[in-house]
Amino acid sequence: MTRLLMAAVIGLATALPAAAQFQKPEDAVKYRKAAYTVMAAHFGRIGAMAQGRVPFDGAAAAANAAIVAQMSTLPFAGFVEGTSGTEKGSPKGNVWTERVKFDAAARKMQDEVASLASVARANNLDQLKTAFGSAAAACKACHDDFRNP
Ligand code: ASC
Repeated sequence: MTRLLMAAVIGLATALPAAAQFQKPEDAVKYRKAAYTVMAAHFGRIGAMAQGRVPFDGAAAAANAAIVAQMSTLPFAGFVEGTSGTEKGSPKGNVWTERVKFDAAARKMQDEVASLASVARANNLDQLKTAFGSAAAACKACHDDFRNP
């Protein structure tokens, strides 16, 4: 597929109402978990640099942050009605009863990881650390309010 066609297909898919993208609720759950799994893997690689566990590599940080920013747009289509749970890590019912607040928390995270991607291109470890901290705080805020511990 050309890049343009691919962009059009992705644009169409993400514009569809959430439930219409999935045959079954379990498919939506699988999808959102997969998106978060990929996001967390790449976010974690930036965290390892920000926390000094691996040497700083500006190009790798920028590449990982770009993936995180792209992935951050995906999981929310998977939050279809009837897919809350009580087990660890699953979304609490207030995702749906407090949807405006949930959407705002999601947008905050997306804004922070977009900033992280932009900052990461500057190839500056101190700036990366600050932006990583803000993005992690946005992830955590949503987890604290909407995810089963
Ligand atoms: C991560 C990761 C998250 C966030 C969150 C921040 O590395 O996988 O979900 O940071 O733990 O508190």
